[in-house]
Amino acid sequence: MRIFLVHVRDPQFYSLPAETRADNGNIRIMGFPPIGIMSLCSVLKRAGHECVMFDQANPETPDQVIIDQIREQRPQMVGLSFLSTTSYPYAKILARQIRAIDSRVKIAFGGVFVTLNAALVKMQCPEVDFVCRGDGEQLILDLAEQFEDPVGVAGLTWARDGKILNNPTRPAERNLDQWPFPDREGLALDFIESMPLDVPAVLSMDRFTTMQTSRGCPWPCVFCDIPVFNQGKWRSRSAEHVVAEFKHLQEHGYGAVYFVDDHFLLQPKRIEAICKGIVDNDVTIQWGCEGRADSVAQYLFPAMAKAHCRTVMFGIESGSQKILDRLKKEQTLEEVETAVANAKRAGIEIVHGFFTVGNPDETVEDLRATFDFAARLPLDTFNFNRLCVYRGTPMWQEYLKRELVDDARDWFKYFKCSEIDPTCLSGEVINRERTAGMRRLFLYKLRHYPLQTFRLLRRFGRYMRIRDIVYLILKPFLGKRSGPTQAETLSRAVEHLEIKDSAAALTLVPDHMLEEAVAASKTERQRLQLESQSP
Ligand code: B12
Ligand code: SF4
Repeated sequence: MRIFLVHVRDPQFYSLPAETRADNGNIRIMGFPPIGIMSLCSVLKRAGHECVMFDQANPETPDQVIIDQIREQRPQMVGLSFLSTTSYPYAKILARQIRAIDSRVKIAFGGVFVTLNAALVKMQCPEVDFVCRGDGEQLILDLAEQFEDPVGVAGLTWARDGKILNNPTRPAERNLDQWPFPDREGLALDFIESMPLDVPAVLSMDRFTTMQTSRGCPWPCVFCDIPVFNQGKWRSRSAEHVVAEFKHLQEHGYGAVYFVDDHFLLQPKRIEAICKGIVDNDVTIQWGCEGRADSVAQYLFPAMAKAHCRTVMFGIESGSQKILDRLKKEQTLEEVETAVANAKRAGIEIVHGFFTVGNPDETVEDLRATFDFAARLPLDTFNFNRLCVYRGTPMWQEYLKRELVDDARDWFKYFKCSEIDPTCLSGEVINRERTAGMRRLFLYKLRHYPLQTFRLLRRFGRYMRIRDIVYLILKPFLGKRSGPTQAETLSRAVEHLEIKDSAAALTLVPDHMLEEAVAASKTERQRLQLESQSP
């Protein structure tokens, strides 16, 4: 069977570096490769299917090329994969375009957002035949066999005689070693390693990719939908399988790998075996991972550093214990201090802290405590994002009960908590405090950790233009822009007070208006990129 897989991108989250070609002729993209479709592609090919992938980040395969290819090659099924709420409008418009030129092709949606909103997505997008919930590997194989009558395909939401059917949920697969490595060579793209943030901080120009060594996380943080997506389970690949993939990647010339695991630091024995395997096999790839600060595996930080782990990222969230408890983070400030200090002491080059601001019940004092805490920790990099609420999280449930969101009206949106929750500080206060806090933090870092700051800037300086580094540093001080552009509104689908409901309206407007908005978004992205590339 011939299947097309498309990774639907939100243009805010990748960019083309000025130098766009790698030595092998591939176009270079700064961002994360689409490991979801790459995983499905290798599974399908091994089973004898023909599979063609498209990544919307590729400037040579815009939507029109994908459409033309569908018209020409007539695949039996097209799978659209996207990560989150913010890409939904783009996926929806592409699905409509595909349906417009081919009435028979089966269209499938998959990924975290659709998993958590399957029936609603199916109802809102009649042109989509199948909404695929949860892990996709076995599901897509089963679907390829039974797509004419998918009644037996677990994890599928579809419609028969106008009635939405939710096939039984597929139990989370435990044996992840059975799947082949993702098909990374099936796209003519090379990726460049940047910080996984929406800032253009280039970490190395090595051939970069992502890897998934485990799935899920069993903690109860109220803002996170990973436990629901993974049925509350954590599952992992064996150390041998992970090391074999590292060797494979080294043979293919990769120099940097980031783990997209939700919590890599969960099982010490496995981490130890992975590190030993890397060293024993002379793998020299630099890698990075994310994990909880309360992990018992942190005695292995020295072994990880020896095995070329260069980056560890912690979800710290707040410098106020009250807020950590409110978010059900189940971690203490002391645990964070210990973990960051241990990682630095072990020689991990970049230790990153993810923080959230604009949390429920947060006061100005709590916010200040967060920036002071971040300053005191020997972190190399940090970011402070406004807390958002997504459907599928415990926080969304709480907001439903408090009547701050309405499932029927809001399910496909996400909100900055501060826009809808009266227990949060106002956006104005948060932005003011964030700017002041960042200023204090930078000055503190320069005074107390000058060497560390210099080393990091030197690393950026190796691969980034001075102008971009200056922008990166000054960004927090540049002040607030006048408001979201239409492109941002579409991309982020966030409700701002002054444009209440326009995000919702944008996803419901007729096709031609949606197309215009997408075109405007792309033009704006290109303009920003050209501006940043001009000397
Ligand atoms: C890496 C990552 C990123 C990277 C981008 C990665 C990329 N490829 O472009 C960056 C940093 C850019 C990013 C940005 C954002 N992210 Co993010 N991200 C992740 C993370 C950690 C891993 C994703 C991943 O690679 N998974 C591994 C692959 C193998 O899994 P997968 O893509 O889900 O695919 C599997 C299945 O879903 C299924 N499947 C997928 N597609 C299809 C299609 C078909 C047809 C079928 C059958 C099956 C199928 O099969 C695959 C194999 O089993 C996830 C957390 C997570 N565990 O998913 C969050 C996550 C997806 N991100 C999230 C969010 C909120 C965002 C942002 C909005 C953050 C922000 N506020 O700015 C942005 C928006 C990005 C966008 N819209 O493009 C949320 C989504 C919540 C939601 N309900 O919408 C998640 C779940 C994190 C969280 N805990 O909240 N992200
Ligand atoms: S520890 Fe991280 S991945 Fe796990 S539930 Fe909390 S935020 Fe989500």
